[in-house]
Amino acid sequence: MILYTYPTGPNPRRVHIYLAEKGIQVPCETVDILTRRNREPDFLARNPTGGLPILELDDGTCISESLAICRYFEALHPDPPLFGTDAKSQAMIEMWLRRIELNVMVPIGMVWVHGHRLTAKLIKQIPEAAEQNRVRAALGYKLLDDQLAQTAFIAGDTYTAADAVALATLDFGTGLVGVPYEDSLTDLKRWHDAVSARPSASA
Ligand SMILES: N[C@@H](CCC(=O)N[C@@H](CS)C(=O)NCC(=O)O)C(=O)O
Repeated sequence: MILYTYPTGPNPRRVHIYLAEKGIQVPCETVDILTRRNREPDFLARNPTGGLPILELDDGTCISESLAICRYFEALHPDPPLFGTDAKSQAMIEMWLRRIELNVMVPIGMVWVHGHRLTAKLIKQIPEAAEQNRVRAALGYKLLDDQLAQTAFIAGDTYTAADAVALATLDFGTGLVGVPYEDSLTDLKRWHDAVSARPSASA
């Protein structure tokens, strides 16, 4: 198998953090999204939506979508469990994965495409869309902070895939995209510092 990746991209990074937490090593090949290598015909044949990461299995099956790739490895290597162990924990982790995607990653992605100079050539940018989504991202950060006032990690007392996804998302949002969170979100900051200190954060 081979993992086609662009390790600093927020979606591939989810998988790298997840794999490091699981202790799984996978052969990787970096594909340059800046030159749009991932949009050439051989890559579109692997993933028609064009994004990375893509996991290509030995039988030629290609799995795209970062979380589908993580779930593939979770089924093969259940320990340590990062997607829950019973109905309740699995549902809570899924709930938080969806909340992170819809309330944090989507608005950050909108600020990225509509408000960043590096994406200016890709689409006709709408500055108002960027500004509106800065507000949505701030609400998403607050949602996480409120949760983290009650729990050590995003979905409860233990580290899960929701933490891996949230870390990749927050680092992208607060870093390259330039959407910081308020200093008043002290529980988010405490969590952010803690998960950033884990070896998986630099995977
Ligand atoms: N929902 C997909 C998103 C994939 C995606 O958008 N990947 C970005 C890298 S973070 C990418 O490849 N961008 C370049 C492009 O789409 O051409 C996932 O979770 O894997």
